[in-house]
Amino acid sequence: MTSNSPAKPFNRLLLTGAAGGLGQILRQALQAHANVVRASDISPMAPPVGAHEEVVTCNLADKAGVLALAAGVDAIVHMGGISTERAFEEILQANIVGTFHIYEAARKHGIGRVVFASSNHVTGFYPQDELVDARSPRRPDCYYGLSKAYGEDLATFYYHRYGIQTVSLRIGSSFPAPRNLRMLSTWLSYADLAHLVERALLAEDVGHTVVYGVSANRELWWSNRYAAHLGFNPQDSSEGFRAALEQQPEPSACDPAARLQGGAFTTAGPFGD
Ligand code: NAI
Ligand code: 15L
Repeated sequence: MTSNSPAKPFNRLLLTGAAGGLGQILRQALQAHANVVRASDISPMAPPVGAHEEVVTCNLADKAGVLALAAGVDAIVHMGGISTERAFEEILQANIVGTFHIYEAARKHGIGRVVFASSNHVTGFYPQDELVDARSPRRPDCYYGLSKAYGEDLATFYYHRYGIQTVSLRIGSSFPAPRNLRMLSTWLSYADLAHLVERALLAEDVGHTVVYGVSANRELWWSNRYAAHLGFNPQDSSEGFRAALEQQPEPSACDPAARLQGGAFTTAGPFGD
């Protein structure tokens, strides 16, 4: 950084899940907002490690480890955890216990802002023809969705009890491109993801705000009417992928993947029987 560079809003940010699909995107994107990005995961980090990065291996289920991990950071972008439906015991450790450890670490270190990777699977049992928003009663569609609902409840509790502000991102489907017909509605481009995380870090007075992470797709199932104060204005759309995806065989009308917002997650598992 030269002496003429504008000051960044944060000195040090913690990014969990940094070795994952979205973590790898955010390792780069967060560089714009912090002098140092502490990139953490239980899995190995893909090289190269940037000059702005500190790599720390940590299991979110390790309370003391997470407390040490969060020392000296100004805000946390919490992307780590199991990202699909699994046996409850696996979800319990990584997502439920792990997210509790993140909030306890934030409390003990006086960290005032968390960006939490929630999921559309908190409301996955709504039909695809119903418009859902942050105040719609939740309908988690699996243990994974339940763990994200619990993470959102942690965020509400830690805001009212300790003043820690959170933006919970109910991410749709964030991949380089939508993979199936359902994702024409749920897709979040990587550029829109980076913009969303930026707004979630920088918007003021967010309390606990819930926002759906979705691009400006033609057929949306989610309204962000209660998150307008974030200033999230997605620029991309799945429309350019429509023609190719419409060549895929349509799921049968009685298949939940064709009817319910959560798609295949609504019938995944049970695992571990
Ligand atoms: P991912 O599975 O690629 O990355 C998650 C990372 O968390 C992995 O690198 C994994 O090693 C790490 N992790 C798992 N258990 C851990 C533990 N016990 N301790 C420390 N690290 C652990 O998932 P992706 O796609 O990058 O998603 C990131 C976050 O966003 C996840 O929390 C996921 O639930 C959420 N999300 C992602 C969506 C998407 O479309 N990519 C949609 C909705 C939510
Ligand atoms: C999620 O929550 C998952 O993490 C991701 O892998 C996708 O499958 C996404 O939801 C989705 O609903 O498409």
